[in-house]
Amino acid sequence: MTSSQPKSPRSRPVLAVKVGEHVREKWLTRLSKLLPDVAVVDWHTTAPDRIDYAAVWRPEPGALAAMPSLKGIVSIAAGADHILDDPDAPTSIPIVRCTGEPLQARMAEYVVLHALRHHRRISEFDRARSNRQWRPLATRPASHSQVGIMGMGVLGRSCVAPLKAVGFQLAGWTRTARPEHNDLNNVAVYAGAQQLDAFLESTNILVCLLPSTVETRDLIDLNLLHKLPQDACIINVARGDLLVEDDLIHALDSGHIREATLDVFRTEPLPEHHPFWSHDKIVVTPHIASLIDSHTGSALVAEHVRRFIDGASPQNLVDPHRGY
Ligand code: NDP
Ligand code: OXD
Repeated sequence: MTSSQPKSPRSRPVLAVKVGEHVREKWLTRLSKLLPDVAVVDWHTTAPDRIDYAAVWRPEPGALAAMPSLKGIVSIAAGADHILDDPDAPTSIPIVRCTGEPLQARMAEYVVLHALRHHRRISEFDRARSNRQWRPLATRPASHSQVGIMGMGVLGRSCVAPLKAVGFQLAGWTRTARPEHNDLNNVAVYAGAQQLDAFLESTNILVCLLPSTVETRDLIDLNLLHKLPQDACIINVARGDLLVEDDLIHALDSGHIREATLDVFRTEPLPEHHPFWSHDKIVVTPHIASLIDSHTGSALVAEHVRRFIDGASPQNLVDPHRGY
């Protein structure tokens, strides 16, 4: 058959999609439009041996390993922990992740919003208001407060300019010192475990944007929280398992940490009786800091799948050994 002849449905490559049930139809419809020469299917209703490519959010453990013809995996997320947590996840084929400008902009909005909420002590006014109390309180300008971003990757770096525009001082912490960090004017970038304490001791608002890996899980524990200055605040937009939950509650109740904003949790959805829901120093949001919607996400997935099919070099490759 020549390439000009239409391919029969059976000869088209098969892309299986695994997303939440409530958005599945939207994703399938949009991806089918963007990839007319691909059979875009719901992964639950397709025989594993027919699947060539998979675009997934939280695949069931073992499911990817059971697809003998799989040639590439797209993480429908910036993180890949939801794939790599499965010890049987295939690591000899490319795994790529979704990232890009709209997702960066959304994350930056969220981080600026909550950094300012903490800085301007908005939840204290909310509490006073619920008791009909008029309690004025002057705060110092943002230039007196340092935001420390753990994880200076795509998303961490995207928060820098908007936080600076508001006036915050800024620092970052990363695994490796990289040349691109030098372009971040007036941002002190610390690297590695040996520079973590120096980073923490001047951080008033800690923003966590690290991937979940064997090195970062449980990193934010009581010991780390106590290295932050008195009255520091926490914004965790990375993954729930980076934070030791009981230790955060302890640090909030003892008054060392003033407040926390949490978008991600060890168990999602956050269980109904979880103490975070009712803690008056914790703001909870349902993993929406930079949610990938079907419109933006389908375009990113389609671009990755197109590259797989065309044999172009994959972009935003995950390194399974590094874990992100
Ligand atoms: P990147 O891979 O671009 O960046 C990760 C950063 O973390 C890099 O700076 C990396 O350092 C650093 N890092 C990794 N391991 C360590 C370590 N052990 N110690 C210190 N620094 C480390 O990821 P993104 O910025 O795209 O995303 C970050 C995370 O944000 C995702 O993994 C995901 O979990 C979360 N996320 C949450 C969303 C939400 O809606 N809440 C939405 C999107 C993402 P190095 O430069 O050396 O590699
Ligand atoms: C992501 C996420 O990693 O949504 O993209 O958390």
